[in-house]
Amino acid sequence: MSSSQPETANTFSAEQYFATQPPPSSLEHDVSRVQEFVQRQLREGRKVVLVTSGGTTVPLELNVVRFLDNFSAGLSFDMYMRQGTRGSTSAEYFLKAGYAVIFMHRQFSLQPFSRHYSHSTHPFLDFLDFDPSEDPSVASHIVVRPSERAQLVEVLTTYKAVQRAGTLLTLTFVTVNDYLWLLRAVSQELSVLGRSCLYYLAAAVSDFFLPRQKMSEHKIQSGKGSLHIEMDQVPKILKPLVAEWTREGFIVSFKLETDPDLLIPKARQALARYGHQVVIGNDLHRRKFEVVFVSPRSASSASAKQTDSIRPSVDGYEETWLRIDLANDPHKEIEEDIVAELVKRHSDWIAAASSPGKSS
Ligand code: PAZ
Repeated sequence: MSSSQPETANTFSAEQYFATQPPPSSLEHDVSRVQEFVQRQLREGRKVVLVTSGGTTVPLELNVVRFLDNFSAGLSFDMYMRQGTRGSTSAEYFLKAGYAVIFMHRQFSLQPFSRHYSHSTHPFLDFLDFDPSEDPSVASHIVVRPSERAQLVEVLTTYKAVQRAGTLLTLTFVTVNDYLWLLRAVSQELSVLGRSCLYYLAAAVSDFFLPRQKMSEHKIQSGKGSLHIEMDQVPKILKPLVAEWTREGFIVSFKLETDPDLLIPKARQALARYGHQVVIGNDLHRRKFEVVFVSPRSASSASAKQTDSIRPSVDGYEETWLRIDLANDPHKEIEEDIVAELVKRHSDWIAAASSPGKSS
């Protein structure tokens, strides 16, 4: 079997995937923006976090008319997840904590700062008014309603400060193919940052895809009864990310489940398989107020990812639950606590790596 053929009929390794699926046309341009951004953060001595956010699509045709997605015709692997609340909110808290942020998100999903004015939950037209001192038929000035001013001033002040400081870079993806190529390229660029880079992988990535070679060129026609599509499994990208592309980064992945009994076993399984630092588990219906951090018991020691031999046994993990009480504090965002916990773990991990007697 040639190395660019799938391992089994429906399973690609990452290497085979990248050898057979084409890169997005914007990749080179995105990479040069990342290089420039990283150089600036290196010069200015900032830690960097890559935040991925929102869901990926899976196109079914080369001239795409149909694709699998959240809110489309009900055929969906990543329902509810295009919004990107977790990622966009967390990005703001990372910026507040002094990190530079690469925000890699699904096109049109929520973004830091503008998320406060989402067209569905808080449409901006609803908080603008004509200047009451003018005749509305010839009005030339627009004012912000008094009830909205304080929040807008706060959001705008931070947004402008972040723009001036150059600490936020935004990249977009749509398909799972865009996402995989971009993630690989960005993480390779970030590897120069060594331990001061954190990876916060909150995007909801499709598990299955249709390889380009199997796609119909034109719109799939109806009229032939039911539609059968055999999809291939998306390669497990965390494996090369941890072992090859990032060298020393602090890697946090997310695990979403609907069966609460699966959350911790699946998180442990991911840690055992890939050897990264933290899996944050969340239940679909409780994710806004409860998450669990699962990590190897030795995660605060800098050696956690350094050798292939570290594959802790099941009882070598620890779980930390974070919960917020939305009934008493409806404006609290759980991402504030998630980010505070990660910032602490990241800096302990960096400190442990540079302290005498470290094991790696
Ligand atoms: O975007 P959102 O805030 O609505 O949802 C966030 C999330 C549930 C997609 C994220 O926290 C997550 O778990 N991402 C990984 C999903 C997965 O298991 O593939």
